[in-house]
Amino acid sequence: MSGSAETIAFHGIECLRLCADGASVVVARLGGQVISWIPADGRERLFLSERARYDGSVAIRGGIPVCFPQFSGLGSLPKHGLVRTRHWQVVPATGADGGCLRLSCGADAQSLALWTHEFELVLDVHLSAAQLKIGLTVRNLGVADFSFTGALHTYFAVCDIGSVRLEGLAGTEYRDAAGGNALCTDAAHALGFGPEIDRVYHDTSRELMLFDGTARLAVGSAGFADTVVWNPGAVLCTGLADMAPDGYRRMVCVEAAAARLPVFVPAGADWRGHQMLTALPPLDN
Ligand code: TA6
Repeated sequence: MSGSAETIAFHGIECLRLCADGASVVVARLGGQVISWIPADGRERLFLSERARYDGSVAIRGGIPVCFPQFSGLGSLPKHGLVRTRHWQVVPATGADGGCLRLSCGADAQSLALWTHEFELVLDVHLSAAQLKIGLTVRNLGVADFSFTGALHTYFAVCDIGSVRLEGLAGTEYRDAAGGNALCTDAAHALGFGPEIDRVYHDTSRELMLFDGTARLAVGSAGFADTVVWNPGAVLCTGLADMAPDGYRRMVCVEAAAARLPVFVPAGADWRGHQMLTALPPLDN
């Protein structure tokens, strides 16, 4: 693998762009958030809302937000935790691998006021022609053990949500956050999209396949026990200030998450998880 990284301004904020094997990825220091991934086939795979805000007042709507140490509203912290609007540090590359970027983010006065733990998050972005691997390391730098929930809250770009299907979750138990948090199991071979879907699938270990018409993307993960699938649908979308009213038609979130059971990290220990995305050749028509 060969590659090169540069600092660029993207939507007016400081980002890093990494190019390798004909592919490119852009990572914002704001939120340590991947906001563009174009594999060597030239097609953007991540959704970024045209109404996203880049002033740090809210998380950037799109790309791959990092949720930590709380997923969604599963606790008393702000929704999705404390690091989505932080400015992450760029960690200089070491070694000869040009297809990687590393950013980090640690506790600060604001986080300590809400969550008393010393931590460091390290985001590793590995790029090759058709693959993007996002690794997250959670380091407990304190003297007390802690537990966290979290996610790599990946927004995929799709041509039209009506022709999207997600395979690999049949028979898997999920908590239906859009349906009163009921525990359900869906036997359907493929998940399709209509009204709002907000599901936490439990203990997902299989690779998932996201079809958008004939386009295909494999979504794998490790370390994160759960998979969250979210699309706001037409009604909820109109209430999201940073989404166009029809924005829901062009995105779907398939998230590597630790949501059902908090992850326990003893004092001084590390936890690692990743999401692996692979752009596959389109299906024959
Ligand atoms: O991961 C799904 C979810 O928790 C949904 O409930 C939905 O609210 C979404 O995240 C987006 O959250 P946000 O805070 O970015 O608007």
